[in-house]
Amino acid sequence: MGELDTLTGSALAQIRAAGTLLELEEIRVRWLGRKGTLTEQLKSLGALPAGERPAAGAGINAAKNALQLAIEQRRGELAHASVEQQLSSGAIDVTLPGRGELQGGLHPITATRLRIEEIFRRAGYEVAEGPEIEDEFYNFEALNIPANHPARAMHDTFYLKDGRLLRTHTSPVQIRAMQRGKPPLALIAPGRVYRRDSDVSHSPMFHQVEGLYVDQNVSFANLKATLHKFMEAFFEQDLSMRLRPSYFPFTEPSAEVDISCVLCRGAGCRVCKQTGWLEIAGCGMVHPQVFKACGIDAERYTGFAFGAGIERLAMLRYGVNDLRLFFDNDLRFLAGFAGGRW
Ligand code: 2NM
Repeated sequence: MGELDTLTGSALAQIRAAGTLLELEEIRVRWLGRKGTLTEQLKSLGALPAGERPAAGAGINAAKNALQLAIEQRRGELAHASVEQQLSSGAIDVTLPGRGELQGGLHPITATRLRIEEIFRRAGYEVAEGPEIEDEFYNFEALNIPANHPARAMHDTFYLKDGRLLRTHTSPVQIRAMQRGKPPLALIAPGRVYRRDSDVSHSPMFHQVEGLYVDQNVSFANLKATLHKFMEAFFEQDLSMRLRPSYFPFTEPSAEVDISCVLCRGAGCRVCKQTGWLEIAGCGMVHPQVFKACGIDAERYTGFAFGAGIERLAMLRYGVNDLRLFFDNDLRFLAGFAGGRW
C-alpha cells in the first residue's frame, strides 16, 4: 500500500507537470495503458494471498480513478491554454469580418433571354428550341432563300465538311414548328446563331430571338402592336415605335423596327447617333412560299414573324457599350450583374 501511494504521487506529479497534450497522452499510456504501471499492479494481484486481494484491488482501482480524473482535468487546462495562447498571439482576430461567399449570378445574356421569354409567355407564346447544326433546307430553302440567292452570301455561313451548317438564325426552329403543328401557332425561338463575321460590333456567335404568330386573319397591325407592347415591357418605359420598309426573302411585306431611344427618350445622344431612334429588330408577314414549304395553307392563314439580337437588347437595357464584354467572361464585368434583377 505504501508503494502504491508513492507510485500514485509520482504519477500525479507528472500529470500536473505535463506541458502539452501529447506529453499528457504519453503519461496516460505509461500509467494506465495496457502495459502501464497500474495495470501491471492489478495483474500481480493473483500472487497475493486470497484474503488480501479485495483490499489491494480496491486500492489500485481507487488510484486508477484518481489518475484518470487528474488526466482529464489537465487535458482541459491544456486545451484551454492552447486556445488562449492562439488568441493572445493574434493568430485569430475574432473581430475581423468574415470573408463572405462570392455571389454567383446569371450571365446578362441569359438574364435577358429569360426576361424576353417571360414577357412572351405572359402573352401566350411558347418557347421553342432546336439544333444549332442545321441543313440547307431548314436554314435556307424553306425560308425562300434558294441556292445562289444573294441572301446566302449575306449570311456568311459556317459550313461543316458534310454540307451541314451552323444555323445563321433561329428561323429553322419555326419552320419545324409550322411543319409539326396546325395554326394557331404562337412561339418564340431564342438561341445561339453563327455568322462568319467578327469585329468590334460583330461576334461569330451571338444570340437571337425570333417570334412567329400564325392564325386566320393575323394582320400587320397585330405585328406592330405586339412588337410595340413587347418593347415597352422589355425596357419598362413608354416609347415610340416606327416601321421602315425593308426586304427579307422570308417575309412580305418586310420592315425594320425602330424604337425611340431608350437612353435619351428621343432627344438625341451618342447611342442613337443624335437621331433619337434605335434600330432594334426586323419583321414582316410570313411569305406564302415559306408557308408552302411547311405545308400550311397560305390561302387560309396569315402570320407575322420578327427577329432581334439579344446582345443588342441587353446592351441597351444594361447600358453596356461594348459587345465583346459579353464574351470575355471577365468577372469584374459579370459580377456587376450578380444577384441583380433581370
Ligand atoms: C427576322 C425578320 C423577319 C422570321 C421569319 C421566320 C419564319 F420562320 F417564320 F419564316 N422566322 N423569323 C423573321 C422575319 C426574322 O429577323 C430579323
